[in-house]
Amino acid sequence: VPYALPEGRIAVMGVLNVTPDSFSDGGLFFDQAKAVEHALHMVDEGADLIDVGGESTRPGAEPVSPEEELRRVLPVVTELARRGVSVSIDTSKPEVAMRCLQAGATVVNDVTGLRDPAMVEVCAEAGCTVCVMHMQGEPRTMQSNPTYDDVVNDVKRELAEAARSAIEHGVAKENVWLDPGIGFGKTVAHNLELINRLDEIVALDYPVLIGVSRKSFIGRLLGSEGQPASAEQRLEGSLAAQVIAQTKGARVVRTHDVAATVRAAKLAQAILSQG
Ligand code: HH2
Repeated sequence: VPYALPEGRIAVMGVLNVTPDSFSDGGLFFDQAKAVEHALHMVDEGADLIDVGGESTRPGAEPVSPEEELRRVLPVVTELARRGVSVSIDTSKPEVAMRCLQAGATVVNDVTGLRDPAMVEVCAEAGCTVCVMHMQGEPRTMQSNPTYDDVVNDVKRELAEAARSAIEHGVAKENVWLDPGIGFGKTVAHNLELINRLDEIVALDYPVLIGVSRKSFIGRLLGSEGQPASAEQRLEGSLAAQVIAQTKGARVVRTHDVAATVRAAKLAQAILSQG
């Protein structure tokens, strides 16, 4: 089944990473219990859905096997779904997506934008919501030299093509979301232009998701003396970027800081609804 977007306001997606914490020695089960607890806390803060990820997509990150990824995320997805939490699964692996959908996830969030044809099949079969994100290159190397003719036109064209192909292969049009993929094969200037011209991607007439939370372009812009601002110093910048995206028509925002995001979005919505 698909995820139904709330009407009249932006939906808030809380980020939940289930990757073993190298600083704790409690083992995977301990990390998973903490992950469930953190997800429930985000729901209390107003998250509409929880994006569960078992593989880091950070620039330079090494890939993990489908078995390992499932071992990390499946127990967490199962427990959250059992408790009635809406779950998005952040994966580019069809077998991981399939098992998580069977366990009750309603959104597949694929940062490769459905590059694997088997992923399209899984999503079509399940009738889930699918978030098609734009990425130039692959995580290991994507930040080395991203180039576009016109970043917004190029991203827009590639997203439209991926959506069209998914629909041709059986995904329902109303189940498709698009995401410009802030930070995925983009320079600081590319990211800024994509946010400022997000309305052009919204004009494709799919719900648009935006992920700006704590991203490195914010660290770069707010840093000083060549040092990027730390993750803790990126909250206000994340909220500013999110509100611009909301103004341009974004329907979903992916965030690490749910309470602050909900408050900023509420205020922005009140202004946008007036007059
Ligand atoms: N960004 C990250 C991961 N998944 N999915 C979508 N749809 N859009 C995004 O912008 C997006 C995403 C990367 O975020 P990062 O800060 O590298 O890691 P995380 O948020 O997983 O902690």
